[in-house]
Amino acid sequence: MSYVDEVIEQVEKQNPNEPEFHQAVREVLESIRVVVDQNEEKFRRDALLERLVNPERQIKFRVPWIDDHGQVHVNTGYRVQFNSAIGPYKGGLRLHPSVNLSIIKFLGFEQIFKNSLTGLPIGGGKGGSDFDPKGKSDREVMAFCQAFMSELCKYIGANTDVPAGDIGTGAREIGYMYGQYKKLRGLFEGVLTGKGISYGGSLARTEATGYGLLYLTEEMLRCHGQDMEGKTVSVSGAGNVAIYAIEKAEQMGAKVVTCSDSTGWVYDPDGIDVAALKEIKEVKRQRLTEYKKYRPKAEYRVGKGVWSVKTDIALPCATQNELNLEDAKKLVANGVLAVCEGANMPTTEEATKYFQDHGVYFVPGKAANAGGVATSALEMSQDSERLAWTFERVNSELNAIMVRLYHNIDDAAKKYGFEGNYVVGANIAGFEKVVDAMNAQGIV
Ligand code: NDP
Ligand code: 2IT
Repeated sequence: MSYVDEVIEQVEKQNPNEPEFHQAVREVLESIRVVVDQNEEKFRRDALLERLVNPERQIKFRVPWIDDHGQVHVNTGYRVQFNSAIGPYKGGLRLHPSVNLSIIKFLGFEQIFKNSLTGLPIGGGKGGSDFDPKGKSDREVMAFCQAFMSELCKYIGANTDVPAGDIGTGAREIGYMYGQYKKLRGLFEGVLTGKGISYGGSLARTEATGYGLLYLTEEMLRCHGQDMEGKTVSVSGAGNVAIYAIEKAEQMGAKVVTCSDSTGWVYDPDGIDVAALKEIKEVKRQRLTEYKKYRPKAEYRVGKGVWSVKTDIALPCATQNELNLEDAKKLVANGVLAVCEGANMPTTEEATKYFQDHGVYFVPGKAANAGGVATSALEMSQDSERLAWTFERVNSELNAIMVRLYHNIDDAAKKYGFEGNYVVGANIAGFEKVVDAMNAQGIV
């Protein structure tokens, strides 16, 4: 049996009931098979793949907090410190009732390669909790965040592990966590990114993931003789990534006609009104049902449906496995040109293959959404030098990083004979840098 197959089998056996983690490992190891085969003897002797798929450390802890009625709740907190070969662990904190170890491990594993692709010195990690911020008062969210950080603060630091936002963790949550870290550790340092501008955050971090997704998409289209101008776009999600993807796509002259949340989706034939979306989601924290009040001609439908709309470009920006084979068939039948993942692993394995087999330009999340973490690394730089860069400077560095990243994955795919396969390109390019660093540092 090949080394790759052996390790995939081992991962499935040693980590039962972790389907998302298995899925992420399968995708990466299948993609790098060609590189591993060329170095099989050395990699096997060094147990390189075993070291890659086993987190350096995983922390699981109790998070007790008190609600507004005096009731105590206990949630579970996680931080998986996956790989520090190229820099301090870096990756977001997800707060969502679906969070479990499988999800945090899949996200942490993806983060290793994504962070490597940014070209910046950041290792891979991820964390979070099964706490649901929806419907909680500000005080309850603060109580949770303080309890969560009371434990997490023992394991993180500006030079060891730097968490950030993800689903359910935005500026409010990062603020409460930062305050608690500072109180307990007595350190005003860049231990979290996505901070407010008044206390060490970076301009353009809020916009970075969505904007970066569009910078990469535009560059890819340009290399195929196209651009965003005049294209129709479907976006899923209505959170941080979706909002700024919509904003940038519209600035580039495209028309975005959909967005969604976990209860339903909006079809706006005139193009999504981003100002209305921000008001609903960022300010009032309401459901998308409110959108019709701002745009009477738009339609709101309960359930799932974004991928049934005919558009040129699809940008899944909500959550993992939200775009399945059936959705992929509809998108292809409707002539979709490109699918670029704003979310982490939103496309199932079958759907990814279907896109690739039908000539759709498909860019995986670890490349397409890397602008968020790249800008987090720029925030770390600003915190270290105790300076704040202008919006224009951060934004233009982000643009340059995404353009470079696209060419890096495109070149890697070509080098190994997989031209146009950006999944293979991203995994190989991300892997090569990490392996180089792991080899140089010996067996640790
Ligand atoms: P937000 O919490 O801001 O928004 C998430 C959006 O996705 C919401 O509209 C939410 O709807 C929807 N959603 C979440 N879970 C589900 C679900 N199980 N079913 C249906 N809809 C769901 O998160 P972000 O925008 O930050 O994150 C979105 C994706 O992008 C995630 O995959 C994240 O890992 C990834 N990502 C985020 C980065 C960042 O910088 N924030 C960077 C790179 C990737 P509802 O509000 O109803 O739950
Ligand atoms: O998935 C991701 O890359 C993020 N949620 C952002 C991580 C970060 O450290 O900014």
